[in-house]
Amino acid sequence: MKIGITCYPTYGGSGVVATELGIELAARGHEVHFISYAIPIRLTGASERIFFHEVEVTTYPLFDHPPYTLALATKMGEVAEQASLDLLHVHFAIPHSVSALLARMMAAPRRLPFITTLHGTDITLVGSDRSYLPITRFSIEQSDGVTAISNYLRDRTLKEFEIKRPIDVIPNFVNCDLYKKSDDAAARARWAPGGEPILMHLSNFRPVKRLTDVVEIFALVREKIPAKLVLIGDGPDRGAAEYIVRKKRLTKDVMFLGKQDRVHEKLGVADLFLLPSDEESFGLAALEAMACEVPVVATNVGGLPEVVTHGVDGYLFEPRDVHIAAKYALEILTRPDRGRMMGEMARTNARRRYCSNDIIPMYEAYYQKILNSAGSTARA
Ligand code: GMT
Repeated sequence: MKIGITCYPTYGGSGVVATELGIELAARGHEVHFISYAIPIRLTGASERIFFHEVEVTTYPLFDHPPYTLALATKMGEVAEQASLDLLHVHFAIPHSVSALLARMMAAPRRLPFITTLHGTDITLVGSDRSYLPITRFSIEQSDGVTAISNYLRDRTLKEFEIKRPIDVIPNFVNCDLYKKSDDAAARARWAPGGEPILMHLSNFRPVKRLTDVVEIFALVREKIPAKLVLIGDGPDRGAAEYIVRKKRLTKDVMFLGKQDRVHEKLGVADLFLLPSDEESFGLAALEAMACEVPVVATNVGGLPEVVTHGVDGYLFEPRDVHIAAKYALEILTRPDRGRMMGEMARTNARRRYCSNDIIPMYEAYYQKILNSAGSTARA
C-alpha cells in the first residue's frame, strides 16, 4: 500500500507512534510518505520506501496565525496525487483530521480515504475545549476510519464527544527486538558510579506529566537509600524541576539529559521507571520501559491500568500521592529479587500484548478494511 502519514514531528507520544508505525510499515514493504512541517524526531535511518514531504506555511503581515491547517491540506492533496496514495493516516485529531477531510474533498472524484488515530490530549485536554470540540467531533465523524490507542480513550471519546460511529482500538506498540534489557556498563557507570539503583523518567515535561512529582518521589527514595535519577526529555516544567533539585540539594544525584534519540539504549539501563502523570491515555514510555525489563511505578489513570498490572509488573498509585509512590519504588529497589521478577513480568506482558509484530498487522488489516469499504483497491 501507499500510505500518507501526518503527525506532530516534535517530542511527544503521538509523533513517536506515527513514526514507528511508518518505519515498521516500510519494513513490511509498504511505501510511506510523511507529511508534516518538519522531519519527525524518531525518523532516523534511511529506507528507500520512506519519503518526507515538508509543509511550508507562507506567512503574510495580515496573518497573526499562519494557516497551517490549509497548507497541510494542500500538501496532502499534492502528495496523494503525485505518489498515488491509497489513503491518509493522521495522528492526533487537531488539526490533522480537518486537513485530511479537506484534502479528501479536494481530491474528489478520486477517492482518498483518511483514518484518524486519537492519542490522548487531542481528546482529553485540547479536544474538549469548547473552541475545538465541534470541529474535532465533525472531523472524527467524517473520517473513513477512527482508531484509539486504548479502550479508555475510545470509551471517553464516545461518551464526551457523543460520537455515534464506531471507534476501533489498536493499541500502541513497541519493537521488542529493539527495546530490551541493556548491558551498557558504560552508561551505568557514568550515571551511577557507586552502583546505585537508577530511576528514570522520559517525557515532554508538560505539566500533565508531573515532572516535579518525579523529583519529589526521588527525594523521598533518596532519604532512605543511595540512588540516581535520570531524566530524559525537555519541556515547560524543566525549570521547576531543576529548582526543586537544587533546593533539595540533589544536583549530584539527578541528571537532566535533555531530548535524546535511541531511547531504547537508555531505558534498558534503568532499575525503575516513574510516570506520575495526572492523565495518560496509554503511557507509551511506560510500555517502552517494560519491554526493557524495567518495572514501572505509574499513576492509576486513563489507559495506564491497561498497560501496567499493579503488583505484577509495577505499581499504580493515585495522582500526586508521592509518598505511596516512593514506598512502591523502595519496595522494588530494596528487594532486587522482587525488582528483577517484576522486570521480567514487565517484558513478558509487553511482548504478549503490545509487540509491533502483532500490532502492525492490525493496522494493515484496518487499512484494507477501509480501502474495501471506500471502494478502492490497494496496490500491494
Ligand atoms: O502528552 C503527551 O504525552 C503527548 C501526547 C501526544 O499525543 O503526543 O501523548 C499521548 O499519546 C501517546 C501516544 O499514543 C500516549 O502514550 C500518551 O498517553 C498520550 N498522552 C496523554 O494522554 C497525556
